[in-house]
Amino acid sequence: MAFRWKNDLRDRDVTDQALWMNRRQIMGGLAGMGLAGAATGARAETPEPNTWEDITSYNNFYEFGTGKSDPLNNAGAMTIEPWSVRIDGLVDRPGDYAFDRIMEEMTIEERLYRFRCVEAWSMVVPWNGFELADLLELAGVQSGAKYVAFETYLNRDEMPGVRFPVLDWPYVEGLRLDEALHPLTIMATGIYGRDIPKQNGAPLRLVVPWKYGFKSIKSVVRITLTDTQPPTSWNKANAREYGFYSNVNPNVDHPRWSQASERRIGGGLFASREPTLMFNGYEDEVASLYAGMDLQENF
Ligand SMILES: Nc1nc2c(c(=O)[nH]1)N[C@H]1C(S)=C(S)[C@@H](COP(=O)(O)O)O[C@H]1N2
Ligand SMILES: [Mo]
Repeated sequence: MAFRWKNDLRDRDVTDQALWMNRRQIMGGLAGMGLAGAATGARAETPEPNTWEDITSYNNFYEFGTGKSDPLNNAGAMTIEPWSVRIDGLVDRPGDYAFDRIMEEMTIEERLYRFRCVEAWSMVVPWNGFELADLLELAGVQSGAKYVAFETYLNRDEMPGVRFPVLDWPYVEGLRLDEALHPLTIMATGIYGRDIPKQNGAPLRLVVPWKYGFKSIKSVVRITLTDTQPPTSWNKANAREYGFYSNVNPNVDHPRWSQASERRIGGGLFASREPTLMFNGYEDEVASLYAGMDLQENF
């Protein structure tokens, strides 16, 4: 296990951001930052991260309500200990993987990623997490697998939002296997070196930085390898508006609004909108996954 500074920092009584900036300067010269370091370094501007407060108080987690502050106010009721992830379907070693064991086996890295919601707001988040590919390797992906399906925890007593049929609960998502195995795809377990808060999807959630935020499913309890494209919550709710791929694309508008630009959370009331980047700025890394595909059709 390489680079696991998360645990050293957990209990320190310091300001998150000050600590993070400090740590980042120390880590700056070191190798082992992984592809994200290379990816963000390759671009002219490395965006500054949003504050801990922005990232943890402006959320979408509809199981706790549809308001942006509902997750912060309501997610405290969610039981996250003990936690395990059932990995099943086309794998050699199906079973319930305890969260603690996953953390033992995985290498935790820091990944500073742009995050772009389909609603046209964005943030920059310093995640801590591990590559999904490493977890799938632990379970042993079989040769017939073509897709990965994900499911969120569901508890009607703890989640006031699931009384409303906004979505068909539990929240489900899916990726093509090559997308799931891409080194940019992570399971996030922390933010700013602290355990990921419940409102952000504790204790582990998917993060796919080149796709709209709703693909990044929270509080994952099940991962299933399949040979058929799995159903996804927003696509089931409105297939015309939300496709299976949902790659960030400034040239393909949502039927009800433009996707050409975005509002960076924390920019203040008078901040100008920023242009949305193809594949959210990760075009060099992921465009080859979609070579020859019509991205208007496969939105
Ligand atoms: N289970 C679940 N996962 C979810 C959602 C949700 O409502 N339920 N919302 C999605 C949407 S629309 C976005 S933009 C991101 C928001 O992540 P954040 O609150 O950490 O910024 O989570 C995604 N994952
Ligand atoms: Mo979103």
